Amino acid sequence: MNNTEYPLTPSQISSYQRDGYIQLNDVITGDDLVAFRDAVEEGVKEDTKDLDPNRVKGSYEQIFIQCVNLWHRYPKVKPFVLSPRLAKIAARLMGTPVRIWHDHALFKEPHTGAKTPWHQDTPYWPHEQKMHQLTIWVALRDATIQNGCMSFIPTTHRMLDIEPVNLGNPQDLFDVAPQTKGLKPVTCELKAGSVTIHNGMTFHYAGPNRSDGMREVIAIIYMPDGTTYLKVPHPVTDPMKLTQGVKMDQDMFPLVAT
Ligand SMILES: O=C(O)CCC(=O)C(=O)O
Repeated sequence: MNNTEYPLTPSQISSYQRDGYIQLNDVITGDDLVAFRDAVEEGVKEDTKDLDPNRVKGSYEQIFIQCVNLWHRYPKVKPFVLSPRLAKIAARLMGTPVRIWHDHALFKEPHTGAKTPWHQDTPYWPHEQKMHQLTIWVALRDATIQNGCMSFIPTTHRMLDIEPVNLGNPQDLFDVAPQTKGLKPVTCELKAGSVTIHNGMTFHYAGPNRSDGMREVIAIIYMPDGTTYLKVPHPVTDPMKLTQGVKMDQDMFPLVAT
C-alpha cells in the first residue's frame, strides 16, 4: 500500500469541519486499488458462502450485504484498513489521534437492492463521546447515482439529540429531523479509489442499485483516541464484555495515527 501522505489542504480540512463531509479523489490508485478490491471481494465471498441465494431477505438485508471487521479476519485486507495514508487523513480532519472503530464492506446488489435511508451513524454506536467519529467510504468500483453513491446534508453534523433512524423500517427524514427542511443534499459520484468522508453525525443517504453490477464499497470508521465505552448493545462490542466508561483501547481498536 502506498503510504505516502495524501495532500490534504487546509481549505479541504476547514470545508470538512464546516460541512461535515468531503469528497477526496484518487486516494487509492493503481495496483493498490486492485489488491484492496480483490482482498475485500474475497472476504465478502467467504463470509457469505453459506447464504442461500434464494432466501427471503429482510428489509435491512435488502439495503446491502454487510460484512463487519474484515481487517480482523482477512490478513490481505488488514494493511489497507489500517493504512497510515487513510488514518492520517482521518486524524487531520478530526484534529486528534485516531483509532479504528470498525470496518464494514457494504455491497449493494444489482437491481434487488433498496435505498439506504437518511440517517446519522453515531447514535447507533456504544461511545460516550459522539462528536468527531468519521467514516472513510472507499469506492472499490465507480459509485454513481445509478448504482447508489452517497449523498450528504451539509452542516447536519451539528444536529444533536435526534432519535436514531431504524434502517429496516425508516421514518421520513423530515419527521425525524424537521430542522433539515430547506437544506440541500449534495450527491457525490466517485471513481473507484476515491472516497467520501463523513462525520458520524452528518445525515447521509444512498440510492438503490439500479445498475447491472455490484456497488462495492468498504467503509472504515475511526474514533478519537480516548473514546470511552457506552454500555448499549452493539455486535462489535457485545462479545468483549467491556465495563461502562472504559477507554476503547483494546486490540480490536488499534491506534492508527497519532
Ligand atoms: O453505503 C451505504 O449505502 C451507506 C453507508 C453508510 O451509511 C455509512 O457508511 O455510514
